[in-house]
Amino acid sequence: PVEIFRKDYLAPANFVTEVSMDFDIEEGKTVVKSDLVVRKNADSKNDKGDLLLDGDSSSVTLLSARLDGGEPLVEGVDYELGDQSMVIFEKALPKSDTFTLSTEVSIVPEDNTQLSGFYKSGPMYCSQCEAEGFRRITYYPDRPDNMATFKSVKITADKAKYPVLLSNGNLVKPTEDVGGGKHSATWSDPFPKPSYLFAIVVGDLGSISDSFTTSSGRKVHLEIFSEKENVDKLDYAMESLKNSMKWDEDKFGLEYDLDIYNVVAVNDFNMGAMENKGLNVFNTAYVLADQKTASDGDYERVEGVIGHEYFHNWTGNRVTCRDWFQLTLKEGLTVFRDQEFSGDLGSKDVTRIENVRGLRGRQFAEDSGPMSHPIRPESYIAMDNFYTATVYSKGAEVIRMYQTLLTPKGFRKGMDLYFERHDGSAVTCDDFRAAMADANDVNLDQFEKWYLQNGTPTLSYSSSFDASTSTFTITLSQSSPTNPSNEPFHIPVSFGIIDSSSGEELLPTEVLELKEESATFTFKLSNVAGKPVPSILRGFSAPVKLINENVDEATSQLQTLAAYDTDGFNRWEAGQKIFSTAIFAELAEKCDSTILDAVFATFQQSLSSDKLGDDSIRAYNLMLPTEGSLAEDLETIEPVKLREARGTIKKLVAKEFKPQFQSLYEKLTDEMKGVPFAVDSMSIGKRRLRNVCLDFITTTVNRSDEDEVLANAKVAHSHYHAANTMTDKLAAMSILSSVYGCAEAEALRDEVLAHFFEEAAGDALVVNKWFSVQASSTKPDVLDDVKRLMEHPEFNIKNPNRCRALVSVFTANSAAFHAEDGSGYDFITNVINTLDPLNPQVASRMCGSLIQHKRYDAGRGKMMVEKLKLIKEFDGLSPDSFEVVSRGLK
Ligand code: HT7
Ligand code: ZN
Repeated sequence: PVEIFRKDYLAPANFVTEVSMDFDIEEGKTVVKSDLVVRKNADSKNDKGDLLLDGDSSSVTLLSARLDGGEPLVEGVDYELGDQSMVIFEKALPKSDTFTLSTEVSIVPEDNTQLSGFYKSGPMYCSQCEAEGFRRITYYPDRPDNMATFKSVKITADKAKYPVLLSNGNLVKPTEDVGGGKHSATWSDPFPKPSYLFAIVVGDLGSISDSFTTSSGRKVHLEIFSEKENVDKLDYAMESLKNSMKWDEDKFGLEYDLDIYNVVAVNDFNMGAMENKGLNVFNTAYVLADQKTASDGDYERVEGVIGHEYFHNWTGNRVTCRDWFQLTLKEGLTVFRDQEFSGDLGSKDVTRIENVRGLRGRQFAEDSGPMSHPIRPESYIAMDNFYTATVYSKGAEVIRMYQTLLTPKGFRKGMDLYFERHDGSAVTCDDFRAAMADANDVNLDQFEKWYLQNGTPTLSYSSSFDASTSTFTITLSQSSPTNPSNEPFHIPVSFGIIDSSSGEELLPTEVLELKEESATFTFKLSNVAGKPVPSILRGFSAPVKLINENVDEATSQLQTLAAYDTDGFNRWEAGQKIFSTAIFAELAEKCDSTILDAVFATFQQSLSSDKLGDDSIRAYNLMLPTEGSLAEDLETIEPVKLREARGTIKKLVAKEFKPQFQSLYEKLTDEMKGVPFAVDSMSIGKRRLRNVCLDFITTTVNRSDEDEVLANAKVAHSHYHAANTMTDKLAAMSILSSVYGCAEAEALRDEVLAHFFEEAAGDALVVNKWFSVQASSTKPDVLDDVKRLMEHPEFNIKNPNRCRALVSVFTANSAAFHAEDGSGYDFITNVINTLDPLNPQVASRMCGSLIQHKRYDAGRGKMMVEKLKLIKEFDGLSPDSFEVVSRGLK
């Protein structure tokens, strides 16, 4: 496999500027004809003028190639074909500056299990071209800096089987019969685009349609397609789409540009969705939703992903990436935009807490392991491996830092200048940074470090207060423990001060800019009643790990912040830190009454007062940190012990507050009675809070007490059967899925699992939940269940959603996956062996479960390394898996 480096970027010697394509689809064979208008690049620094086309020979068979309508080109004389390329020699090219290359190729979408290029998903054909799928459809300069107008895309297929024929842009020739039971339609996209934004969908689909009138008065036709049985689950996506269009106009002054916006839901899809120009393709999991089948989390994701793909129309499509190293230019920025959208439509604090939980759970881990890379990577083998939490989530944090440094108004000025300068072109992260700097007349040179350096920096602080002069002093220091050679970052630190006794805010939020290794800031305070407590990194203003060097005061400071901080995020954060301190103390067998008292006081406060935020915030305040985020703060992870320690603290809380949890549960149950189903912040908050109560109420304090196990199972069982939402059903079913050791309780568990499966009636997304819940069980024999489920008739390794629902969810079930006997590692190695030849993109992500070996104890680490070595020797291992495994072994 070949490694590609950012430093080697060269503009091509030739650009394709205009494209006409013709797809003739027959069962088992699709013929693709392309006419490419090519323009020689006068500015090219390439010493050779050959026309370089990408093409994956495992997918595309070349039938013919001609230049300017002449005789067929001859292999070996005019061109040569490689595994991944076609090179037309400079000497064979016409002398004129522009010419036309016509090719004819055949492909077999029915055999395409990689789900990259043109493939079949159930009753429909669809495409996925990002990052490098277009080369699996035809020969083409498949690189994002080649922007071309796709003037005409003609699709011909069987009329009865495939009534719907879609591509990007506008329908210029509506469907017409062409004989032989076939029909055809022609699409044209007026906006130049790179090949990765090309799309084609052909199928027997149902749809819903609506319209949106833009701020300048243009009416846009909106249509969302899915398999016919799912059409009644598309309304929420349509609402979300209209909300997204309005939000982008209001917030950024960005209007939609085509007359049509089509979205198609597809069952087999490697990622979440794809922003193809005017024709988004979505994984069904991020578009279908109704009361019966979708949880609140699903609704939230539909809204977020619909927004995300829509926002790409400007950040990604109108202005795209020069090369794939710049991926965060569009992804970080678009994630930031979708986060802001969700925050504006729902609750800012809740959205922020959820986003940071996600970042810490996934990105921090990635950044401390062998796949660690800057948000703008320096090299790759398989680009698909770099659609990572770092590029996306940390990339979004980097964009958020621009906004924090420049203020929302300054950020908007930067965005306006970015579009003014670069609309219609393929640019770099440096261009974005320059627009932000120039629009605000500031120097952002040092800010580039966020693009150049990897690893999560540590931000330490120590503070003191001189009562005689009423001066508060805070010293901030940064370091990069995982990357000691890193130079200082430019870090915006949102900062405020709270009085420990009055609870008043002594200093409202200010943004401190830390550019050096260390800096000291002083503040004159007035009206100080108790001790001034610093509230640092409000709203999580930078993707760093925060350390308080005033160790003795740390817990009491956290208690002040948990009770009084005006920043919702930091109030939550303070509670989380108190809880993790207790869990780590328990892990080290040093848990004492001081820290436990702080844990109890924090719970007491959240349970007794509804003043600290809405129900969702209260729910998050009552949740212990996840095993994943706790693991991030450990030198060596011992997953079984970590689960036990967290479990111990949870049991103590459950025991201490059982009556309060019970009465809050009942109060919420009463409040929710008879209220019609809604997906608004208030209803979501009530469900979230009630399910947190349920979780504590059903926490078994003594596992060997069968009566207790049974009593708790009965509570979950009734919750399940009384539930009228997927959220409540899932909450109860996941509690029950971990029940064991009492035959009667196990019978309740099995009854609910069977009921859920039956009620799903084959609905793919609901069945996925059924698989996931079982794969995340804390039962000691969960791996046996998972293996049994792999043999279930509904399991299909070729479907990425199903595969992730069972296999990836199991690998995230840390204590089980990292079982001491290595059984989890055996299991995943076998799955990778089967999956890699079928779908390398999904397989390589599974390899990721073995690469963090240095973070685990020696026994586990050794077994993981052995498995990586074994996988590396698999016959015909894909470049995708090879890259992850090789990095894991470095
Ligand atoms: N821009 C989209 C990326 C994507 C993708 C990448 C690799 C392989 C398959 C893929 N499907 C979609 C998704 C997004 O960020 O909007
Ligand atoms: Zn995206």
